[in-house]
Amino acid sequence: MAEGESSSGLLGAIRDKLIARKQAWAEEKRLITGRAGVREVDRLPPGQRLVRDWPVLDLGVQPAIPRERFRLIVDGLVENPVVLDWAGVMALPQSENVSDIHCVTAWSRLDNRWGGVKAKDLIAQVRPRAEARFVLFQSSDGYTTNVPREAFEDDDVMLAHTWEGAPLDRRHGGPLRVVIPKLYFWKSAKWLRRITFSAEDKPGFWEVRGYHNHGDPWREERYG
Ligand SMILES: Nc1nc2c(c(=O)[nH]1)N[C@H]1C(S)=C(S)[C@@H](COP(=O)(O)O)O[C@H]1N2
Ligand SMILES: [Mo]
Repeated sequence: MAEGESSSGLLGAIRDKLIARKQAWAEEKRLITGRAGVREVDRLPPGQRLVRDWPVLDLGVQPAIPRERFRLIVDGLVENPVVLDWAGVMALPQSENVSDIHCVTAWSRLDNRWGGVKAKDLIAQVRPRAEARFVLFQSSDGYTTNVPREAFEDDDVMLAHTWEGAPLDRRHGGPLRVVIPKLYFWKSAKWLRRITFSAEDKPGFWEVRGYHNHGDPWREERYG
């Protein structure tokens, strides 16, 4: 037997240990995500890392809004301004959409199944005027954020009251939050209270504090 092949001796002992560890990994299916066939790399914008939990970010208050006291105001440059109570929200067409979350603090969470009202179904109801080029969201905690009208009109934008089949948790903005998958998650207002269409853009809470006005994760528009 040649020297290097000996499984006695120091080298042999180390090699046996390495093999045993790999074998143990294989047995416990270590690193297997159960997501074979999904090319996650292509779904992660620059500088983002995947999380499997769901972090909570807020300004230190998580308002409690019972459904019977819920009101959503949709106003500004629209033909048909509305104030919707909870029944009014539920009377709009109900949809589902699966999308990814990209937070500016660098975590991304894939495949979130949202239930609620598509923004475009609400927009069809209120009929914004041609001059209404911007949208401002106001929330019950005082938070605001702004997007161009086209960003809000996108087919994947939701006013979500359901997440993975269950009512959206208060910590995550329930009873109703915005979800705009193509922009960083700070654009997705939680505890939604008011949607205002205007001719002028009005930077929101983080936008006046150094965040990018638009916030496209694929272009890494983190800071303005
Ligand atoms: N009303 C309100 N909406 C908000 C925020 C907030 O503080 N208040 N934070 C924003 C930010 S910075 C992020 S990353 C997401 C966090 O949503 P989550 O707590 O459900 O993960 O909500 C966004 N919407
Ligand atoms: Mo964020």
